[in-house]
Amino acid sequence: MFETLHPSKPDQIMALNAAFRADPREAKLDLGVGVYKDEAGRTPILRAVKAAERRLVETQATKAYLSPAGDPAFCAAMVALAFGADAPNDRIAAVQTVGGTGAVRILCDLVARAERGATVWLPDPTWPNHPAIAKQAGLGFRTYTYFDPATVGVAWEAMRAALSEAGPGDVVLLHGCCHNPTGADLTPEQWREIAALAVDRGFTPFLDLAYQGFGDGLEPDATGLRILAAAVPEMLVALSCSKNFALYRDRVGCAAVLAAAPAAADLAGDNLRALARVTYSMPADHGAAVVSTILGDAALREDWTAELDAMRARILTLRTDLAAALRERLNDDGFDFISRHRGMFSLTGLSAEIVERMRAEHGVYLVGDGRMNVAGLNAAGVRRFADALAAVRG
Ligand code: PLP
Ligand code: TYF
Repeated sequence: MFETLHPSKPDQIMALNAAFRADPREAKLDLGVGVYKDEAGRTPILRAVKAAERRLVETQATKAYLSPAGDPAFCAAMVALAFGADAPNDRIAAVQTVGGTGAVRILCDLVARAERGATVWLPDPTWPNHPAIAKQAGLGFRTYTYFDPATVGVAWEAMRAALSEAGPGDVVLLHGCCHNPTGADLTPEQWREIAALAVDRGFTPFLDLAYQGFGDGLEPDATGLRILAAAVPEMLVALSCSKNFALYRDRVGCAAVLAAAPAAADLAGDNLRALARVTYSMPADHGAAVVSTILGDAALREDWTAELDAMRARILTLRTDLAAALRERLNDDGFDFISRHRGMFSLTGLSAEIVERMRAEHGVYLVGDGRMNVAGLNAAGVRRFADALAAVRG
């Protein structure tokens, strides 16, 4: 039967990661996949995570099954982290998921159950898994213009015009902060306008918040989510602990639904649990147990926050250092936008040809669309990048 299968399109970002690892050159620089690296080029396990893991080894009394919703303490802590202290908890249902990706998928599955034929509006550009997941879940998708290469910022007028066409039954996916791949984020004023549009037009916002704490801080990065949650009757939220807890391979995330009324939230929670059950029965416990241990303990939480603050501060320093290095090396202030962007990524505007020459001639790896992972740099990497770009630009 398998000979009837078609080969699948490789994941461009993961393929680039494999090519980087296979590159025998000593002097190479990985600015591809979205993984935070420290000055030594490592992606360390956070202190708070190690401490929580030690505590779990000592105190965890059973590995008996939990439930399709995962760990309720984890879900409650994640909802509080994202929605804040004023979360309308009686209207929210949440389940633990297999990373932020699992949250996006199960929420798309929920939309498909609730509204057969629903259309998901995706930003153009967006994370390549978004359209792939929507399609796999049986949803149609459309795109809205998000990015203006001329200003290297959000194409606000075009975005607003496109979303004015979305209506009831439509789902509009928005990156909560640290937009992937562009690095260009919405202002609080723009979030308020989107909230008003959602109420006016009747579409349902779907917030993908995969980088809370990597932009301007845990609280500021939830601004858009909280503005929407205070205004709209219904909303979908995908959360990830991959970056902010550096738990990438442990696959920790959370899917939350804000419903119009408590009874609808119960129904959404029931359906999320049913979807989890038919997909994998229940999520793996360990990573979520680590997160709920950290968030539930004042000292561990403080240490984690300090580690997250340090990662964010380092990315911001790399951004200003790289913009300064490019200004000096190229005698061109055309890359100053890098210091205005937020999160791990910036869409640089470098052409596919330049990106390819950076890789082939200098061992500097960017994604083909010109996205760079700023969090993959260090002081030497900033110099290397500036030198490589100066060389290929001639
Ligand atoms: N959403 C966006 C926009 C992402 O960039 C990512 C990847 O990091 C995710 C969701 C989900 O990541 P994960 O499944 O590793 O938690
Ligand atoms: O965009 C990135 O680099 C991260 C990591 O299939 C990632 O979001 C990339 C591709 C993928 C899963 C995660």
